[in-house]
Amino acid sequence: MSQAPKHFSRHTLTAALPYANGPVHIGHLAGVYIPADIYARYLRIQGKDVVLICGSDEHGVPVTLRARKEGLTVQEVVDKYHSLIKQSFQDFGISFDIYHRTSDPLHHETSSAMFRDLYDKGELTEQTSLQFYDQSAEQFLADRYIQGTCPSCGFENAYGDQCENCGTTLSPDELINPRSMLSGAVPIKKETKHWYLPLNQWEDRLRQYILEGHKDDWKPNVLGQCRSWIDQGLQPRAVTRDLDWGVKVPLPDTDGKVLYVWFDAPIGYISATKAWAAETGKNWEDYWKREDTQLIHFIGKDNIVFHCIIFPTMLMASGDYIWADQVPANEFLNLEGNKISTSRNWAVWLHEYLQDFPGKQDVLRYVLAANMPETKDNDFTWRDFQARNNNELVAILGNFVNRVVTLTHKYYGGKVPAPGTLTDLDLALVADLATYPTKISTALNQYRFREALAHYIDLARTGNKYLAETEPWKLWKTEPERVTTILNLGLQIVANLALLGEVFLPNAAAAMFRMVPTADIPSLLRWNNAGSALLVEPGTVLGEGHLLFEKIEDDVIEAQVAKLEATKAANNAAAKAPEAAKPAITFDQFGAMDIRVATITEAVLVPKTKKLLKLTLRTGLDTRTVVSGIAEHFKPEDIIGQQVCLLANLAPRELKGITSEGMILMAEDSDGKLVFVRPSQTVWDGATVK
Ligand code: B3M
Ligand code: ZN
Repeated sequence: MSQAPKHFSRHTLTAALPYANGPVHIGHLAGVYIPADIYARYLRIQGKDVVLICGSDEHGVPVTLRARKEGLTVQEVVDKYHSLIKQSFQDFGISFDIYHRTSDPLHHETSSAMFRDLYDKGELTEQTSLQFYDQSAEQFLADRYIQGTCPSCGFENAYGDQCENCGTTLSPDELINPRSMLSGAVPIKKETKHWYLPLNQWEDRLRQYILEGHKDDWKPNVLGQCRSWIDQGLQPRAVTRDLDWGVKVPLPDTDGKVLYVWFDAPIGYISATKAWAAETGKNWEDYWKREDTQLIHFIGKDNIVFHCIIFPTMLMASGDYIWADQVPANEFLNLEGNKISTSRNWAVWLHEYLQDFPGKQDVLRYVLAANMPETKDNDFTWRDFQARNNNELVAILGNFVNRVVTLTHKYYGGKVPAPGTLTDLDLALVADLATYPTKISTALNQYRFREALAHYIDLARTGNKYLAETEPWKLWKTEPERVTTILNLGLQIVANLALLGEVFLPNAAAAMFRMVPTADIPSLLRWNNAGSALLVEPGTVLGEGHLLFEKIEDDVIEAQVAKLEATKAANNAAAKAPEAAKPAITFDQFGAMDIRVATITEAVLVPKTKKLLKLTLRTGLDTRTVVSGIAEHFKPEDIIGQQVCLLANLAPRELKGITSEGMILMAEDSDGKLVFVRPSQTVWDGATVK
């Protein structure tokens, strides 16, 4: 990525709008909100014109499904989680200029107007197609209302829009054995009309914008995803859905149709900017329509296509908007080696963390920034949390600040001493101090937050080393005039740690500023003052010294680990509980299934997959191909010659370009391993199971 930032007059920073379908956890914070917050603070401290935008994403199937699960109305659910999420962000010092919500009338107005604008300009196409429909629930099954087997990895609970197991973006038609999330029923197909954004028409423009225009300054993970989307050929993308929760389609005769959540949500950034501008007397258009404004989207990797391809296309088609200049998307944070999961309660929830660690927001901010999944998925462990707190925040930063301030109280009644003549060692320290702001800003300009934070803690380490080398507590008796210089320089480092810490650790920074107040804090609080050894005037009266951080003991960490162990145990128990009984069927429905005994004659792994085997079966009726998601359970050579039971009249399905004709009956053992269901002794191929 390029070194020097381009020059912009103002900066519009957006942080992905979290779905209001649950509380926020450490993965959200590490992936999106901490980087967004650090970057916004970093720009503000340079005196830049910046707005940091966020809000709750209150539409879409994730929130309506959550409402069903909790037995609440959708409005109740979004109200509940909107306040909870907003509070968590506030508690952790995430410095949004506005935290808006997409159920706000201003957002409905703004997103309808954008749809209408694109429609009027002829930028949307209209198409009637067959879509899955649940007859008993009388509802179309958009996105997450439908589940089935993932065609890429064989995961059985993939959603109609995405497989959470392998991350592939899907459309409902690609699912194998689709079923309704509302009733469990096999859906029928029914005709319906929708509006599409013809991404295919924008392919050249997108190629230029991303693959040419940003080839040197976007992160490789972001460019890689964009390239693979564009190279596969872009398809028109439906921007409406048959649902009753969302922004109504602003066209006649469209009852029961709303804008697709991924159409309206990014427009939420614009609505939020409008709301903020109205409150602060700004002009929102300056932040979205001027070439000298830099637009940056902070997101997780699963949102890349929406922010780099679909939203920019909407903005291009509408005309006079700027497009993202940077999309520093992060990878995922895992928890103790496992993927964070809301449904399996495998997470550290921010509101629960604060109950267990009151006042320790900066510790979590620090640990998450230090482990930020910038280039690859990363792991959060409670042991690492403890080690970073005890060995870095307590032993390096807190210890240094406390020692300097306490010694100044002891020797000079808390008044900052004037320095004497500087020795070579002092001069080297002053020169070293001056290098930190550039080291930190070089890293931040490239969105390398971990590296920036490492430089920051290094400054405190440098301070500790200086104290250890000069030993002012010994010199106080022998050479008291040297001590004035040492403590003066020590306090200059504390003031710098406060100033630079404003970006990473806002609570600790405020506490350091209380200990080492300056005559004029607002004018001091500027990045270009950082690195100076003249930040604190001699004679300034210090506040009381205290420890910024406290040691976290083993038993506290063990309690957190035990809490996760309990979650794991509960999940395992739930996994082995039998599935709920299904509704009764008629004898005729049973009789309609043609189940046959067949023999596997060939088995090979489907190329470029991990889970799929291509099986050839001798069914007595014919020889046919079945693709089965069992490759992780069986070696091909072990199953050739084995008899199995086949649901032979299941409608054929395309899987990775292979037509699969039927399904093999399986059961799962208590460890989750699949086993074949078959006759207790060999019978003739083609025997009917009845
Ligand atoms: N709510 C998806 C997510 O939380 C979505 C982001 C919207 S940003 C415009 O992953
Ligand atoms: Zn998958």
